[in-house]
Amino acid sequence: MLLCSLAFTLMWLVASGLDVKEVCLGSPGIPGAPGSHGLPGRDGRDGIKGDPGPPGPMGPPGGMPGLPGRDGMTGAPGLAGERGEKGEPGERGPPGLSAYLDEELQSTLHEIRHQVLQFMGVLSLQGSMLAVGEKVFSTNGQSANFDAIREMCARVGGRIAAPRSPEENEAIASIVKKHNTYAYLGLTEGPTAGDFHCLDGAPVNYTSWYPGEPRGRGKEQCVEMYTDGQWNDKNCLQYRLAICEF
Ligand code: MAN
Ligand code: CA
Repeated sequence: MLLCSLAFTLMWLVASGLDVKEVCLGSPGIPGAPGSHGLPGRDGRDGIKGDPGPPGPMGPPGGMPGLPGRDGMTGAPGLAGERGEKGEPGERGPPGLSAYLDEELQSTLHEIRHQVLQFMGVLSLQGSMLAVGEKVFSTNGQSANFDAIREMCARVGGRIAAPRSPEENEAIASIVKKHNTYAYLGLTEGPTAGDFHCLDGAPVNYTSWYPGEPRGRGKEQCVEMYTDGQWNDKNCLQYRLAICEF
């Protein structure tokens, strides 16, 4: 055995004929300096195709026109068409129950009658409606010219109030008194001066002219009601209480 540390001892058996020797290896030396760069390698294979480039600048004028573009987006829907003609009547339905035997119908009618009475009671107590016979008179307390009152009443499903009897005239007069504001009535002068009629063209059978009226002689085509319930023909552009009938 030679003098070697055990860690680096390697038994190297060299067989040369019958001769066997024991060899001892030293510790590794410090690494040498890096070698110089090698020669450039060969070109790699072609890469994948790149993205298309940005559009080029516009060409000189006078070029050929391009192909037509694609269709645009769908436009907004058009206006509704005109109402079609009325169709043929349908087939006759099965025979119905007579109304007074139809329990469901009767209970619905009962309920509606009850609700209408409730509403009329509340509105009457609040002084916002005045029922006379078949008619109901009402005002919102606003004043406006004749055309504006007509529109106001039509918008809520009524007409400008027009008294057809002393009772109706009294009812309207009570509203005029309460608001202390003259009201326009639903009457206008026709082509003949002094000839007043209802807005639907019907003649007036009842009148309550103030003595000496109408004397506008075609220059006052509307009718106002004074606080005592009497009428005066008047131009249509004054501000008067809006009273409607339903
Ligand atoms: C004013 C107007 C007329 C009315 C007379 C009555 O001139 O209101 O409509 O006839 O007064 O004096
Ligand atoms: Ca007058």
